[in-house]
Amino acid sequence: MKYELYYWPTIQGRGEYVRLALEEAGSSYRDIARESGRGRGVPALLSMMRTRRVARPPFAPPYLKAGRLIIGQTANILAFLGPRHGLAPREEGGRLWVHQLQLTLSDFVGEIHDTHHPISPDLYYREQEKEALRRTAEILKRRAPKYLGYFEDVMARNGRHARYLVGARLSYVDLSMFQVVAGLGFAFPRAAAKWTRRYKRLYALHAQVQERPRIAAYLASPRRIAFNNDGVFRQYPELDLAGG
Ligand SMILES: N[C@@H](CCC(=O)N[C@@H](CS)C(=O)NCC(=O)O)C(=O)O
Repeated sequence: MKYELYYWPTIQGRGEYVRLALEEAGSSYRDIARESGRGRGVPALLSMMRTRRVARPPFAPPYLKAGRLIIGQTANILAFLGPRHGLAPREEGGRLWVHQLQLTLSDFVGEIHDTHHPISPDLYYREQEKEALRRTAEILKRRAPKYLGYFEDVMARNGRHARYLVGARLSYVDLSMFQVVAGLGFAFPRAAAKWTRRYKRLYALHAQVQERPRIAAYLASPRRIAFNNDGVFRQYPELDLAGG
């Protein structure tokens, strides 16, 4: 099946979790908002959410068009792709566990987004900088270590398969974890330097994922958008310093 991904064209954002899964699967997909012409680009992305012709419109990007299905919510898209492309366990318990971890990672990503937009995503960072400093201090001191410690422990409990979060094979949540670790390193290099030593399994996972042939090829390609200060992970040195 040829997929159509709809996501903002200039950022990795939440679309990146879907891109990584599609790339690892070797799927053929189009990143519609990054193309130009009729039925493409940002107008196409917006129109699918607004048109009365779509009975089940997504609230926000990313969303994926797969045949007649239009699927929104990052974790939901991954729950759809995972079993189809060998990126999730076959049995129900394992599938639910990967989905649960992905939802927990989505919560973490939401909190990371709050570091620079604690009041509203519709205001500029500079309009909420004071609150951002306070929120980031909390997140870097308590929330990020709580999430990272949880995921490190999940890997440890995976026993002899502790190379992955779930079971003996890579799943889509490993790819998402890779992206979160990479993003934290971009946004908070100071804080992340400490985390590298403390969460050894997560950092080993990150190193391992970036060397997988399809992921390495993707990361080196123009399809991978570089981190920048419009995405979820943003580099504001004053926020990194707020972590103490
Ligand atoms: N929970 C959703 C969040 C989607 C979301 O927040 N999308 C952002 C871009 S990363 C957006 O464009 N939001 C528009 C809005 O919230 O108004 C998911 O994980 O997909």
